[in-house]
Amino acid sequence: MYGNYDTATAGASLGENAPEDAEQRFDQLIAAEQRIEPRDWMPDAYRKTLIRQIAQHAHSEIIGMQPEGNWITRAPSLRRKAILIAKVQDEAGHGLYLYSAAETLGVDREELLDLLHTGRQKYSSIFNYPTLTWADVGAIGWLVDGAAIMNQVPLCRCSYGPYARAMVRICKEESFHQRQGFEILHTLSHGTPGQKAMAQDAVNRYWWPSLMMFGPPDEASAHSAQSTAWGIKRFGNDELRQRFVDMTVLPDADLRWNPERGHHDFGAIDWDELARVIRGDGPCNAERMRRRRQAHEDGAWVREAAQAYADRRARPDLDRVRAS
Ligand code: FAQ
Repeated sequence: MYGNYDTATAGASLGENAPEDAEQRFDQLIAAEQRIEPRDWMPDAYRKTLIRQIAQHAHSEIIGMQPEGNWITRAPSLRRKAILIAKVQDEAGHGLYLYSAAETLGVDREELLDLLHTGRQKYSSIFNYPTLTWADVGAIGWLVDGAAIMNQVPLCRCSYGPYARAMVRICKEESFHQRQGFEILHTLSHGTPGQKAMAQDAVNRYWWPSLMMFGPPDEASAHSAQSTAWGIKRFGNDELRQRFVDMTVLPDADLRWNPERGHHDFGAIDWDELARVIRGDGPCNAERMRRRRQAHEDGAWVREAAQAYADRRARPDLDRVRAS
């Protein structure tokens, strides 16, 4: 639907404003660091970029439920199981806020899910890696949620109001997630030699893919310049990645403090691997997509029941007819 979105109609929502006035007002709002709201006129490309990014983000949240959901039945204690269920449920909630934010741009959720299921929209590369041990749940919480927080806190100041507001709540919840991941790894790393080795192995496997979450290097980032000019992105991919490295400082053989840059230098990232995973050739892409499509089909009866209920609520007269 967004491809055909009628920008003339969107402009008309400003009432008597001619399109040039509307564009000027948009530019002024961006320059003044104020928020763009759904009824405001906005350039078609701004709308499309937001739909793309918010939808990819929403898809990542719901696909991200799979690698961790994989461990719900095998969590090592009832307490760990309860915490993990709550976390996975939070991710579904994040998906919901984000799909709702995307809908304010004139696209509906059904259409976005269809774009995901047919491979025309992406989700984060990180969720195409397997969760082989319980320690992976800790590594996801600490590293993946940690990287997500680094990337997403600036999005709370994004120029588009509904996205920025959704991100405030998401970031608060992500902080709990990161803490539970840290706590799992902390416990394992104070356990038996086998538990320590398991924690180290999980961190080793998730470290590089976590750095890839920030996206390609700036010079290869197609959208960064325009998204930054529009106040959607506040920092480049490399700057956020560097901040994450500086904060986490994991044993990478090439990691060195560089006093001139005031940052840690770190080892080379395998950009071919990121490109492969984004293209669909990661270790778990096919499985993630298969399970997502299956879950969607399995949920058809819920959507139908919800629709029937909503239709009935909209026609209270039908109940009266039947009762009489
Ligand atoms: N994976 O020009 P750029 C989470 C694509 S949520 C896949 O730099 P942009 C919470 C990019 O889409 C994790 N694709 O793009 C959680 C573009 O392709 P396109 C998700 C990637 O948008 C934890 C192309 O490459 N977070 O973890 C990736 O300016 C645990 C060129 O790239 C968000 O979505 C990648 N890693 O910057 C949940 C945050 N990187 O669209 C469950 C919001 C790049 O032209 C469990 N998004 N691409 O076909 C963003 O901040 C940005 O969209 C970036 C990419 C930084 C991800």
